[in-house]
Amino acid sequence: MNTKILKKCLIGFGTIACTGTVTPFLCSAQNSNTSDKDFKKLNILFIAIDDLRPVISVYGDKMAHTPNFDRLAKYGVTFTNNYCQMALSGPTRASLLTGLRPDQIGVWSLQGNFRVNNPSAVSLPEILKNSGYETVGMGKIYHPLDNKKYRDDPQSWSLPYIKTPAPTYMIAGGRKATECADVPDDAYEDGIIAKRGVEMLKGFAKSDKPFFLAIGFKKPHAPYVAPKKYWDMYDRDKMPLAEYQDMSSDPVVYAYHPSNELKVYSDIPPFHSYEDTKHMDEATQRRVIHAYYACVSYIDAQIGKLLDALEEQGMAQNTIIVMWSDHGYHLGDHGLWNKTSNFETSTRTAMMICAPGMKRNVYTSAVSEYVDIFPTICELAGVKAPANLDGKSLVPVLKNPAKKINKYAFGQYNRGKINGYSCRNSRYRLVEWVKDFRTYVPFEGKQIVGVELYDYERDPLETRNVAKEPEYKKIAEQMQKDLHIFYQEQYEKSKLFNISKLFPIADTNLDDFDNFL
Ligand SMILES: [Ca+2]
Repeated sequence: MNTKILKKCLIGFGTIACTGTVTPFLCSAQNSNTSDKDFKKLNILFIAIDDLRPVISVYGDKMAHTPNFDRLAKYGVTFTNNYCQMALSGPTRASLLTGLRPDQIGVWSLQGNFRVNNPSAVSLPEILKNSGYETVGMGKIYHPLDNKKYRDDPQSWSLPYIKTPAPTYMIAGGRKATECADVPDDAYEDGIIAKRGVEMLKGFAKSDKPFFLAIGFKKPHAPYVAPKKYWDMYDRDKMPLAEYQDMSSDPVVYAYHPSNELKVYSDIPPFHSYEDTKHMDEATQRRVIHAYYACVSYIDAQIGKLLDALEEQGMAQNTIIVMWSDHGYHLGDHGLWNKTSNFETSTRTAMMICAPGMKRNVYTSAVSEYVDIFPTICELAGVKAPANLDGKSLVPVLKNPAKKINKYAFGQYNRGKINGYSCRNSRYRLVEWVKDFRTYVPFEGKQIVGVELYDYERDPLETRNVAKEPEYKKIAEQMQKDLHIFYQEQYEKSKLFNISKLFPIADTNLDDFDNFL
């Protein structure tokens, strides 16, 4: 089947009816009847999920009803210590998709565009496209506002980006944070995305070209709307509230925020500061958490449809599946909602990588970060990765889950001109808050305005900032030293990209968050 016919089949919404002589999709390395000339690269199903923290039963959440995430976990390796680079859609997605940290691509907000700010960056789908893959995206892959001019980043895709419009709400009544409507899955956009994804998989099954299919689900991002049947899976009275809803001891105030994203909804009590948010009434907290879990189960069901299609089409054995959530999420912990922080719940994510020939149905506690995905997929796909990527291939971990390849996952989040840089190892996280500094300029120690250190073995809820406690002095010093080495490495690397000329620190374009609390 030639590419022209395939495109015709794949583009038409709901009308995939390929005709003519087609080659059944059976040519994998595992197929003993496959001749060399039929050898086909592995397909890649790339599933992005918006604002999902790992409230998934295989991650140990006893409340979650997520049978399909659990099913996916059986295909491959579940990463329990994976972290995003920056807990906001635009930066984390741009970073993951270029394999470069936010400071290297000049993307720290929803508006940044790596094509403009670092034209030498290459996206993961783009390099796969240039290596012979059919690449197509739907739903939320890049953050839409990333690309006002270059919406959907056409350079990434060999087929036109697939649009899946749908109303946000089923029930009239304004802009609410939660909605429980007795409607089918495809009343909302994620159901439509899953349906289109299944159609694409069926179309690709008839192709002789390997595919990279990127499917970006939009829930559990606010507003938390999901069909009623997913709400019915939970008893609201039993939904646990965040156990610790306060600042840590010896707090660094820059670490907190007033949850601005939640307060835009009409069914959330008005609040104007961190202190207001912290005291949000229990009934509202419970309703939001219930709705969030319902959204997660809704997405779980959509993933089940994709897995069904992969199995039905005989592609499960020659398709790499990478499932990732763009960042974590606060559900009242620390008195915070949404994301945009350096805390554990905001930065720790769900990630599963399933690949033929690699380990199946196992967990790894190896520390990993999202810049690792790019080189991992390149290695699995047999595609040469660009030079100067920030991450490391996780293939050694996929072969041996006990293997450790990263000492730290590095992250960042800023409050106006103050940047919080974080390094997280298997036990501790250190966050250093630095004024007028980004890693593409030389670091001067006098700019430090606050340090946090958390010991997750003793204090998983980050109730104590132990940075100044004598018992932790050596650990804090060592981690700060390591963080400063990281700054220097990033600075040296940034010289290749000239980001500092685009964003001079003196004219910082950072938003003014002076009243962020
Ligand atoms: Ca997001």
